[in-house]
Amino acid sequence: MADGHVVALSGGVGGAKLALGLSRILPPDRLTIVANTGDDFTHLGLTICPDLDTVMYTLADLSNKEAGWGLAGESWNFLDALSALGGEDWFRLGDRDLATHITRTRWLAEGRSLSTVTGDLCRRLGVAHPIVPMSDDPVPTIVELKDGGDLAFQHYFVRDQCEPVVAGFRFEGIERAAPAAGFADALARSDLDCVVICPSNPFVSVDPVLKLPGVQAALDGSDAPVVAVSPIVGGQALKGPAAKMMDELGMPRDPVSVARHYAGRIDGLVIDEADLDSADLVREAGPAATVTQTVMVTLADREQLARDTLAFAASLRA
Ligand code: FO1
Repeated sequence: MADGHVVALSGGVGGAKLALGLSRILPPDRLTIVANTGDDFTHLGLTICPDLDTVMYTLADLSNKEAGWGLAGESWNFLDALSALGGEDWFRLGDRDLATHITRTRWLAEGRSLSTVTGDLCRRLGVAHPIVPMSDDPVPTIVELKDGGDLAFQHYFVRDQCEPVVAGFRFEGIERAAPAAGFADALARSDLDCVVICPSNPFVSVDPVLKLPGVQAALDGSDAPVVAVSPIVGGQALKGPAAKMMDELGMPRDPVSVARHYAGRIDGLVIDEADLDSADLVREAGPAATVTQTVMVTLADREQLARDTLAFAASLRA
């Protein structure tokens, strides 16, 4: 494995799993984890950053491993009391998790950037690896529905349980947003080894990051390979609505669709053994392809996929 710097783009639960695997095999000075902030929203007056929190809690080993989000050992007294008052309880905020949202909201109100707030939270939670938001500017994902309506991301994802039929997505304010300094600086490093796109939802977790002004140009201008891990395995998304979205967008539920979606933006795609038969079709769609186990059940699986992904990137750089 080369000794340069790795940038990992992560969103959602699947992304955090591989981010953890990478953090277990790379020291803090060789890894920058960039989290999607398109899922962020203001709820009950609090600034909620789900993908930042999921990856931060996961690296701090504090996360609720069953749900993939929120904290382990959570209690729900606040939510029960809120519900009794008729408050919005569809977005489940645990008592311990609430401390993170209240602290982030207060620090942002004091004028700290989201990057600074994230760094301060990580320090307090004992996370050594740098986690940065994709941008310090808000870029909320709007889900455009087939019936013509729009939904804020969390209303689509949690309140409406991903049931509405999607027609597309937009990222509000992205034209005016800038990559966070920690993200842009990592891409500009002369020792950048590779960029890993974790197995996150391509449409709502990865596209917001890649479509930020300047990001694609930085990737195109670098000889560091961009390697994505397919979030679709055997026709299914292991977590979340990626496969349902592909159905609704008219794409087959397979890694070839992922390769086509990322066409021109990735050098390699890591696919699961269940999709071995798709490897040549992926290659015809553009990127190099490697086949390995991408389903991460154990910690060892997370570490092994991280090693396999970095080895694949190294083979592309050679
Ligand atoms: N996801 C849910 O499906 N239901 C919830 O009630 C929920 C609450 C929640 C609270 C804090 C947080 O950081 C994440 C939370 N998530 C919940 C996950 C969130 O919707 C993320 O956007 C998804 O993980 C997709 O990235």
